[in-house]
Amino acid sequence: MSSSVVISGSGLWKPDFSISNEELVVAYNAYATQFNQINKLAIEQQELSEKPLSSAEFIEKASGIKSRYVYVKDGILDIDRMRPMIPERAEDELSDQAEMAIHAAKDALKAANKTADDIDAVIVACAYTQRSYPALAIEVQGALGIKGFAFDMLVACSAATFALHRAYEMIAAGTAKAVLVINPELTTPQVNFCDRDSHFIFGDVATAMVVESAQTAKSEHVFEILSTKAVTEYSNNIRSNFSYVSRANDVDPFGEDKLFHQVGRKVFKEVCPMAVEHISEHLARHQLGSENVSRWWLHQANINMNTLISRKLLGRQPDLQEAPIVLDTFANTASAGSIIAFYLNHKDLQSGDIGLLCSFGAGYSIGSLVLKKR
Ligand code: CO8
Repeated sequence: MSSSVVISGSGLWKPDFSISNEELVVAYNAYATQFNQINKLAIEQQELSEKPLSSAEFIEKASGIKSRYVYVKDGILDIDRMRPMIPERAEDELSDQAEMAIHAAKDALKAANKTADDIDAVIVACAYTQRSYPALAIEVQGALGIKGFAFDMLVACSAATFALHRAYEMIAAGTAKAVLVINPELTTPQVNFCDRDSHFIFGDVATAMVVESAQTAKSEHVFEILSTKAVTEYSNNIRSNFSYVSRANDVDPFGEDKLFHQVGRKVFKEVCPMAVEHISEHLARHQLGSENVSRWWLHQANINMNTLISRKLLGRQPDLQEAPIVLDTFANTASAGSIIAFYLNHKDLQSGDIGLLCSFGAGYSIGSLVLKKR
């Protein structure tokens, strides 16, 4: 396999709307108070649990999140609704996620100095796709006028890195000449805004990257992919049971278990050591130690997780330039987090500098790429 496969451009699109912790907590607490009043008797008789109140200070301290971008704000803060109000689009209109994807894709194409004619494969990789078929990637391919082939793939938090791995392999194998990897993370429809433990975690965003051969790359900031590494280990600690089978199961297709839920503490405890081991092994493959890495573009799920992982790897507290955090304004954007960190923090690196891009989360799944600035 040739090693001269590069990332030649990245793109980001963020929605026009955002919600601060304070706004979110005011709405949740009003909802919880109303719920507790309406269900007072059932709560007293222990048929229902009282809804505990949330706090903006807890959220920032426990997660590092201050606000999140949302595709549609209407409905999320309405205590009689508690979910975004996204009008259904007709079959001949561009779908929501395709629209998000196209914004990010155009930004990445521009950064890579490419047009649609230069691309011959499109991967849409994210935590959820809004329908099963036709693939969103094929819709995006059609809308951008790209020839070749396209497909969707779902790997929760690691969808973006795992898709970059596939793009790397396609270029190295010669089955594509330039791949557009896009991550339209529309998470808010799957968030349980009535659940105190998880109502604050996620935001919406779209990211994209162009992967091609070094020989065809003609952009200002080119990063060679030195290698990729992936691992998965089955865990039920982060789960969504949302399913096309619910109709046949005769269950509520929108029940609580059909939305994102997790055992956050366990995830924290189990994923951090996995990520440290994974990254150390990946760097060792290149006879590199943590001291050789100029930039850490880590998954963005929780600031305390990132701090712990970075400290274990570096033996000291990293500064924000070395291991950038985007959680404060973006929150957890599923697989897009490490790509946003890259997008906002790569132009200052010098030729020869090494960077490590890594996702970790649901599955469990961990995906990393060792990158070298050309
Ligand atoms: N306000 C006030 N108090 C709260 C709140 C709140 N909102 N939430 C919890 N508390 C309370 C708890 O009830 C608990 O009280 P007590 O001690 O009395 O029991 C106390 O605060 C401490 O609670 P926790 O132990 O749960 O708090 P933590 O410090 O562990 O923080 C976190 C909770 C932030 C959830 C933390 O555990 C965490 O981030 N863990 C890692 C989670 C993670 O990485 N998850 C992966 C996410 S999945 C992903 O990245 C992609 C999935 C696919 C996309 C899905 C899109 C929808």
